Amino acid sequence: MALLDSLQSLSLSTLLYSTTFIASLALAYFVFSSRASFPAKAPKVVGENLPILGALRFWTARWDFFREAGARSPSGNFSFHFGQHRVVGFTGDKSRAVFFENRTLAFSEGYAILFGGSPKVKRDNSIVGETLTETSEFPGYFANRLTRMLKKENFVKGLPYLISDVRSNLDVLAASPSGMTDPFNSIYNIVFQLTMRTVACNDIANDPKLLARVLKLYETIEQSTTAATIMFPWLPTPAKARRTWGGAQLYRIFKRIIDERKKTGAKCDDPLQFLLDQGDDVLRVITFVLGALFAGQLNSGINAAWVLVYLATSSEWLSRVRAEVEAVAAKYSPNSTAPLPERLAALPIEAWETEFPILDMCLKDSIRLSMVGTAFRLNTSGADIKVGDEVIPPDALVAYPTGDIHQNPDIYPDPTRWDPGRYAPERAEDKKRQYAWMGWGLARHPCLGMRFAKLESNIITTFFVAYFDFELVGRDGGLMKEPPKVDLNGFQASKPKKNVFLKYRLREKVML
Ligand code: HEM
Ligand SMILES: *[C@@H]1O[C@H](CO)[C@@H](O)[C@H](O)[C@H]1NC(C)=O
Ligand SMILES: *[C@@H]1O[C@H](CO)[C@@H](O)[C@H](O)[C@H]1NC(C)=O
Ligand SMILES: *[C@@H]1O[C@H](CO)[C@@H](O)[C@H](O)[C@H]1NC(C)=O
Ligand SMILES: CC(=O)N[C@H]1CO[C@H](CO)[C@@H](O)[C@@H]1O
Repeated sequence: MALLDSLQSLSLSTLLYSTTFIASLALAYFVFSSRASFPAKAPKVVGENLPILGALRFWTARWDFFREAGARSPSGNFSFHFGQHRVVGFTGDKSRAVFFENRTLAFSEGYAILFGGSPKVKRDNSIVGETLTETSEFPGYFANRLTRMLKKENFVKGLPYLISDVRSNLDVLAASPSGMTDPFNSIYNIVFQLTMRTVACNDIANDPKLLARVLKLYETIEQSTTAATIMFPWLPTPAKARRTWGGAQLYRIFKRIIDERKKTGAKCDDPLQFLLDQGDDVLRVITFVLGALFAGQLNSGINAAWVLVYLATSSEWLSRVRAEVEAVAAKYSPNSTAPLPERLAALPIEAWETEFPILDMCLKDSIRLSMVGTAFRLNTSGADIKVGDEVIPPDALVAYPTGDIHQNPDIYPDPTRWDPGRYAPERAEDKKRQYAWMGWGLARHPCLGMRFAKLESNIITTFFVAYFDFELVGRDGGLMKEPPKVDLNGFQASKPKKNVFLKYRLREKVML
């Protein structure tokens, strides 16, 4: 799972077999041979903790590793190294509460170490390095600006633009009466445009070519985190070079837009302008924008696609969603001879935010399934953190696997199945235990983008359902009755391993 920061797997074997890597490791072993060991009171160190490298399954099979190590430990907690880092793994209800509630476990610092994260911007225009994101006041600044951007009045103002972005993208699909589209491409791209408009800038959101280029750079950076870059952050690797290059390109693109605005005095009514008008310096503005794109895109883009994939394979939930959409249209836009998309375009923000409980349930179970991997924190207490009899050593990372709750069959029977009915009041599976669902964060770190993420997801799903009838097919066009399964050993929300497609027909009722 990745938030302000994201990461993607790169085959460990590629890395390990590279001779330069092994040579650097050997050198590193002599230079830095003192990786800190665990104090006696720390949770028991796992058996598979190798010298220098640590527990490799943290990278290659994370959920299997956590599940097995957690089950083997009497407390449910255990310790291991990953490269130079000390990590304490948590499982179980008590540990989860500590993880989300304890003030001494820091959020941003945890992610900054274990994920490559959004690119780091340096004063001298280069990227990467110990910079703004590592200073202790940046998270507060970031949260302040993001919260102000995502205020209701901005949603009211932005809604017509979000709707018009969604419709113009769907109109491209609707240009032919039927077709096939990979939602992890087409729907994901729509989310990127909406995210760009809501937390960054219109110049890019309005320019399809530039938008596509920025998305490519975003993906270059997202995919540049490797086992080696995390284990040994000081190692110069090709992945690190790609990341630096991608970050520098993004920096240049935003810098040019800012300089242009400053030069011509042109003002644009967008988030970038809001930051500039606050008097924030260029370094902060760009660091904010890149951080917000990284926080906002991945989960929203991947889940908006998954929801349609799940609906394509469930006639029951698709018809419930259709009924909900038609009921809301009837309530707020009663002219039933007007095409459904026109009527949806007239919905006020309140309707989008409160009138789609069925859609909320659909998104909720999609998030439960897609949010794999671990959440992270870092001890910043400067002293041992006591959890029962055991201690988390200072400077150790703490990792909590989402599967510990989201894949727990005692909480969610048949846990790999998408079933929005889990959240119906009479079942309320997510209320069975404290903190049994962590899809929007918990306790001290609620997701700051939740309202926006729900809004964009609702708009996309609703219009897609209004425009098209659709089913799920493979690349060859063959019908798929079941959705693909999520890779539970993944680190973050991802596309399915094999491409799937929505085969759609424009609904006659709404023929444009
Ligand atoms: C479906 C979409 C999304 C999901 C499932 C999601 C989920 C989460 C979760 C689980 C956390 C807490 C992580 C933890 O405790 O370790 C979180 C935090 C956060 N999210 Fe989201 N998120 C989504 C969309 C967004 C969007 C669109 C934005 C911004 C535009 C955003 C901004 C943030 C920020 C800034 C935090 C950190 C809060 C803090 O520092 O305490 N998220 N999100
Ligand atoms: C209802 O919508 C139809 C089609 O857009 C339009 O021709 C008609 O004038 C509308 N009726 C009212 C009462 O607005
Ligand atoms: C967090 O852990 C510290 C150290 O063990 C403890 O003193 C403190 O009471 C805990 N705080 C909370 C809110 O749980
Ligand atoms: C491990 O988990 C148990 C709950 O079963 C808790 O009481 C204990 O204090 C935890 N220890 C650590 C270090 O997390
Ligand atoms: C990031 C951070 O503040 N970590 C602390 C954890 O504990 C060590 C040892 O006491 C401190 O030096 C670190 O500052």
